[in-house]
Amino acid sequence: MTDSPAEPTVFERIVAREIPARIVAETDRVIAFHDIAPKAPVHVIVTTKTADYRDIVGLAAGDPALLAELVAVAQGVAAELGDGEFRLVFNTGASAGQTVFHVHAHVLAGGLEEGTLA
Ligand code: D5M
Repeated sequence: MTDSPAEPTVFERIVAREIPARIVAETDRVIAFHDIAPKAPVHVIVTTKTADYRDIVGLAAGDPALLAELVAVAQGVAAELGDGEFRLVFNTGASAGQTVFHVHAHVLAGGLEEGTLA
């Protein structure tokens, strides 16, 4: 079962290399790139290549192994770009601040100000 939106999201277009991004890590099923509007010294988006899931709830239910892979990529990014410690934020729903409805995590690291949330 999928819950992807009809129109391609900006992240789907990054996965398809239709628009540029500063990619920092990639596996067969996951891609990570710098956020266009960073809220922390390290602010990287980690997302799935499939557009089948709009948020973490759908991904956790539909493909928990892919969620685990996404978390592993996030940890690798935090280790490569920082000291390995990080905050992982999954905005879930418009009223929670989600603007791109293609499941993704914000990796925030590198010295966070109190209250820094993506
Ligand atoms: O997070 C969506 C995030 O995606 C937000 O922090 C901006 C980022 N964004 C939007 N467009 C781009 C491009 N083209 N490259 C990199 N980052 C981008 P949300 O949790 O949905 O609010």
